[in-house]
Amino acid sequence: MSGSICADKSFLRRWPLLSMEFRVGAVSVVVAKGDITEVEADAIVNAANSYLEHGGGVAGAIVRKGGQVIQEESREWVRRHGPVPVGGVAVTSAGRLKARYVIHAVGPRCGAEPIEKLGDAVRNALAKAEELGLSSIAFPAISTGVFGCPYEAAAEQMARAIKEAAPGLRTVRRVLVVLYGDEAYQKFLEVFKKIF
Ligand code: AR6
Repeated sequence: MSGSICADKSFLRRWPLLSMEFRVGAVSVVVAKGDITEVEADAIVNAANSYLEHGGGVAGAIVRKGGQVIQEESREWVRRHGPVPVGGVAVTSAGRLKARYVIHAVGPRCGAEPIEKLGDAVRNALAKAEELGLSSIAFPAISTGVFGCPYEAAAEQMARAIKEAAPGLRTVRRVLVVLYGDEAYQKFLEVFKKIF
């Protein structure tokens, strides 16, 4: 697997950012620096808690930019199905965002829950995207903010889960991992280069 500087116009349109592409067969995996609320993809993934109460971090940013409809649909989802388990996912619309869906993924709280649950969250988000017939999905660095996981450990979980799932994907062709800030981007890139 080789990495190359990528300027994927359809995916990263109007996005003057740093990115690197890795390929697994027909699937393109792009590690990029930027703001996930600006991404054009069929689905963006939210780093959520089990109650889908989107207060701070990337969740707060998604609701601020996408609109309260995302929070309202999230509450409705929890009313119907109960809390989302750690490693699990739920889906809502994406309001005003440039995405069709938000897939809310619950990562582990590091120190309290096994980091392997982060791999489950990624696998479940990819499976949900396939179930919805989507072709592109963008992930943030789940669990690396409020939930306290180190970038390296989180990146390893995400990279392994994406690499292992990629050959089995039928509709998903583009997976974007969007890092907020230099440190997260550099650390994720290092790990993805090693694993891909
Ligand atoms: N685009 C991309 N990444 C972002 C953005 C953005 N706009 N904003 C922040 N990040 P966090 P968690 C990065 O805390 O650790 C919330 O309160 C951020 O720098 O959002 O899974 C939820 O409601 C960090 O690297 O998610 C939950 O209660 C990463 O996104 C809880 O936090 C994840 O940080 C979930 O905690």
